[in-house]
Amino acid sequence: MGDLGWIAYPKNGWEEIGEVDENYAPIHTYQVCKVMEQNQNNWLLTSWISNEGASRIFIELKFTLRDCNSLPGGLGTCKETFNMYYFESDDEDGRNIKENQYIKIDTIAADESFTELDLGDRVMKLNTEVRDVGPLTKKGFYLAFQDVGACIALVSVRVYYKKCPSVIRNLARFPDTITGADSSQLLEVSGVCINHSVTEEAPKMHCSAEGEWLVPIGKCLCKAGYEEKNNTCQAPSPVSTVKKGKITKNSISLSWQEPDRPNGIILEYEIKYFEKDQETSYTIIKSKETAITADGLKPGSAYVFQIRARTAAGYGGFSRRFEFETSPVSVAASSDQSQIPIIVVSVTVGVILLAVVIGFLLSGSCCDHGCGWASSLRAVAYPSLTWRCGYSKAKQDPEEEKMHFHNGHIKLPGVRTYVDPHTYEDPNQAVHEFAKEIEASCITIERVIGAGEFGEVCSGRLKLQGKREFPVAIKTLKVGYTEKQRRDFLGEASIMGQFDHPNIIHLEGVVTKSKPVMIVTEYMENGSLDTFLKKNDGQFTVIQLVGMLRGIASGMKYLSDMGYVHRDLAARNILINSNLVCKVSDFGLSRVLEDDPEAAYTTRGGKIPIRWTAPEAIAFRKFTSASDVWSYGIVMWEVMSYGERPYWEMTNQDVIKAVEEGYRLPSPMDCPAALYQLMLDCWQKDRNSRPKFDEIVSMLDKLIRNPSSLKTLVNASSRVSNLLVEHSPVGSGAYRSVGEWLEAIKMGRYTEIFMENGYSSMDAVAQVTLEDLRRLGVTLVGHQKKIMNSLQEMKVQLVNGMVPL
Ligand code: ACK
Repeated sequence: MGDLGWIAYPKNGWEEIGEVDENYAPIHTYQVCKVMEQNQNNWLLTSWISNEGASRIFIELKFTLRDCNSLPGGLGTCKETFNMYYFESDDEDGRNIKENQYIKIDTIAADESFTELDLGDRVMKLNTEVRDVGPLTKKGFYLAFQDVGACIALVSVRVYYKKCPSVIRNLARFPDTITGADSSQLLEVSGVCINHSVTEEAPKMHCSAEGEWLVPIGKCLCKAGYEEKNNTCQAPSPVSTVKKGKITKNSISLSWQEPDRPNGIILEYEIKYFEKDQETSYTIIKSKETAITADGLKPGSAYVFQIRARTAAGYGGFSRRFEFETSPVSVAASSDQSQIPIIVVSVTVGVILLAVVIGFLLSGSCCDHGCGWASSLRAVAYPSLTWRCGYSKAKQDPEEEKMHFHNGHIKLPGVRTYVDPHTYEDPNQAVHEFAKEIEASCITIERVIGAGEFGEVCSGRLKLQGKREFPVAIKTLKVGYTEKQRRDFLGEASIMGQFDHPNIIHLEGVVTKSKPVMIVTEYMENGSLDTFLKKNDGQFTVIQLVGMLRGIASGMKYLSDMGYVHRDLAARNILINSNLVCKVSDFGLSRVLEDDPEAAYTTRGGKIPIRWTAPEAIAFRKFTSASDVWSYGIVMWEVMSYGERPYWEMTNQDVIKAVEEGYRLPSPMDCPAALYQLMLDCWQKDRNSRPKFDEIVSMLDKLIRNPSSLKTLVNASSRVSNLLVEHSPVGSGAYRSVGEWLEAIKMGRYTEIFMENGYSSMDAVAQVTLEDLRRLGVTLVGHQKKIMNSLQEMKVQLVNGMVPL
């Protein structure tokens, strides 16, 4: 309502007029209506507007415009548009610049113009138009509105920029970020780990021109002693009470209580001990129990112990120091000094063996009742029904990890690899090795969301001690199962429980001690990817789709690094959550053989999802990470075609034959050429020539960082949706020589350089990369594009003999 300080000239052009809107509320407008007069040129200049650091600004105009048809007398001169301009300047000194120095933003027309009749009815017919301007290079700008003979009331001018608002994602804080200057630009923004967290993989996100955060990469983890809760890290308390148990000459047994505030599920304890005053030489034992025996100690010596707990978020702080002393050597033993080492060794071995045997026997009997501190508390709590939710490890871990340190020298355990649960004689042992046991009472089942091979899949909630209740998916094992079915069902948990990656479905735990037997995983709001994409056909930006693919590739890289071959990678086996994060799921032991409705029997008796499987895996069951890469290529195709069925209604036999003969799926519609090329690379016949998952992740990261690289789509004329593409070396007779090809694309000037550098045949040319081009001296980006695009087109030439160019 105040004086805006806008300037109108000529003075009798635009006028500042107080009005009322349709609700009779006072409004402030600028109006001009010189529709009967010739040659109007009325300017209205705003005051200086700071762009506050934004390089693209948006201007939303609300205005009414009179319909020229309702002005018979003015038809000849009346206009129904006006023009909007801007002028950049670092300060208010630019006020007196000339009209012709303003840069035109656009001509603004009304979607709805009004007549006198409308006015009488007080129907305002307010038009809203938005324009954007950028890149801006100075600190601010003026706007100007030029009327050339229309009847306009400018009711509101809103100037704004867009930003991706500050957010915490994956424990990293991303600042308020003003969007880039280009309307398709994605700004890569680095996150800063929140308090008490450290970088696991440099956290990054991309701020889109629309002000949305896209494609989170990397993450922070809470520091040792802190646990993730509601996007923050708060410290769990250290172990406070440690009690000594049996003490011998060479060993000290200890037990302790879970920390008062575990802030999560305790995965294990780390016990550090050293001989008093010998701190530089210490031993670390890791135990899943709340009791250990430290053996191999010196008789009659004082030892210092400290214990800390580990949750999914990392280690808590060490307890205070507890000091205990081994028993002194007996006089009888000390009388024969030479025997001491032998006695010590044999006693030690005896104690270890005994401990192992007792531990083993105890584990069998205590499994049924639960064991350890947690379960004894449960037993006490049960009668009053104050059931304590948590998990109990079913048995004493026979292989407590023990590491020795001297002067800071640490012997690190080996690189973690996947352990095939089949290698366990007792499959139950594998389950309890890798999956936490959850009390059924901690789970609330809410509804059935699907059917699995072994029983229903439900959604529900899980309430664990010290944690907020959170949504989960629950797979149940139907009643009347056979022992083999139970084994196979829980096999998936034994596999899933070994993985810890943001793109792998996370196992919360299993229920095996009551019925129904259940597998509890994180809940993925959008369900399986294929169904989700079909439901949302055409709804995502290319960057969002590439973000999904990047996530899947990252999960697969993790699996292949661990030595796990999935064998059934397909969009139906990917789950997607509400943030569009994709996670690899379905890790059944025999599910490829039995569970997947897509799997079909091959002539060799195996059951294989033919359309997703590499030829060598179909032909001679050679399943490797390279065959997973082939399947990944098919998943890329599914994603880019919004859940289309690979090879449509072709029969499995026809698919096998076509692929064997070198045909490949054609590009999905509107697919960026770079992505289709990556698919073709994944479908190389020679499995060693396929990219590795880490290369795929890097490639997708590059595309995400440089979205303009996704703008080149596969040429519409070179894709025919019901034909397969011949995946043969470039050329295939289309051009007789490199010279002929280069001439045809008007790049003949490079023929000599190509020939001199060994690119003398079309097959050799097929291998040329952008790097090679630069090396050959093709430095002009336009020429590089022309050559690379031509190669790309030749690679996707069609079976029906269509020859590109
Ligand atoms: O496409 P959907 O809704 O997603 O239907 C299937 C169904 O259960 C049978 O597998 C859904 N489903 C499986 N695991 C999960 C999970 N962790 N979160 C959400 N839905 C899931 C899947």
